[in-house]
Amino acid sequence: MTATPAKPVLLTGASGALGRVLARSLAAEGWTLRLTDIAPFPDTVPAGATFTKADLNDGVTILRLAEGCGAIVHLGGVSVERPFEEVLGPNIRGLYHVYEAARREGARVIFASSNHSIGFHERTESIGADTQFLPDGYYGLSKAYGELMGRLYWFKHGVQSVFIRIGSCFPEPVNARMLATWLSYADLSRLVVRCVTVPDVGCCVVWGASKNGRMTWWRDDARERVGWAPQDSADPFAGQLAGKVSGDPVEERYMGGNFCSLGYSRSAPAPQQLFD
Ligand code: NAI
Ligand code: 15L
Repeated sequence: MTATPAKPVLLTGASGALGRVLARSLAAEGWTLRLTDIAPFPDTVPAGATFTKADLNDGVTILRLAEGCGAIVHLGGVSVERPFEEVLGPNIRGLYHVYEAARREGARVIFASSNHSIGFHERTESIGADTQFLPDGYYGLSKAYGELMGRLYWFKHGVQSVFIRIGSCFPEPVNARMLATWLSYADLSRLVVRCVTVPDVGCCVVWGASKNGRMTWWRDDARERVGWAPQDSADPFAGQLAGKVSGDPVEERYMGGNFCSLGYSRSAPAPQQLFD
């Protein structure tokens, strides 16, 4: 058990896959949680937590939910590639509501960003956290926007943020790509605990991947500042997953995998350099 935050923590997207994991693990740390989602919370609300059904588009309710909170762990929104109009409300306007609430409360934001903000980087690269965004769809674009929103609120208002650029956070890795991108639930939980409780994080990026030594695409992030190191690894799954590839050249070329090939309409492969 680590330090318990002095103020309540607001967790958006609480009814989703990762929200349920974090609701359970953070409540087990003895934290006071305010859970929220547009969908009902499917589990028993843990001790020390309350649940409020709310739409991220409803800025007044988000402000009210954040009152008195010291941190907002922001997981809510569209979590896969969808048409622009579907992404717009939850991921763009909703994110603005979260940051306005954080500014008003002097709260820190832990934002569930995604590898899809950089999805069109090639798998042959090794990229640092300050690499350029190359989103692989409207969803990934909304995550890049979220990180940029956080930078705006840091420089203009001093709102602290950690952007966790999550790879693939599932119970187990299920294909060859996840030998690089997999993040265990336990590593995610430990990372969020650090992001909330470390005294000063400023505004920084942490790659959300476990200790996947066999395939490593991502480097140079703020994990030391946050005081986190992953403990789990996809490596033991390599034997069973190494051959589990799609056969789609676009999907296998880029880090974002099948999000890159969704709706892809180029007739010739893209050049390796952005401006070629
Ligand atoms: P999920 O789709 O299971 O959960 C997202 C939750 O947001 C859902 O419960 C949904 O009801 C809620 N939501 C959607 N629109 C809303 C609205 N307008 N107002 C309020 N709540 C709304 O996704 P998951 O897997 O739990 O991911 C959590 C976060 O982490 C998401 O932001 C996702 O983009 C991000 N992420 C997840 C990864 C993963 O491997 N699971 C990888 C990279 C990023
Ligand atoms: C994500 O951002 C999605 O939320 C998740 O469902 C997975 O598709 C993950 O990325 C991934 O890239 O595996």
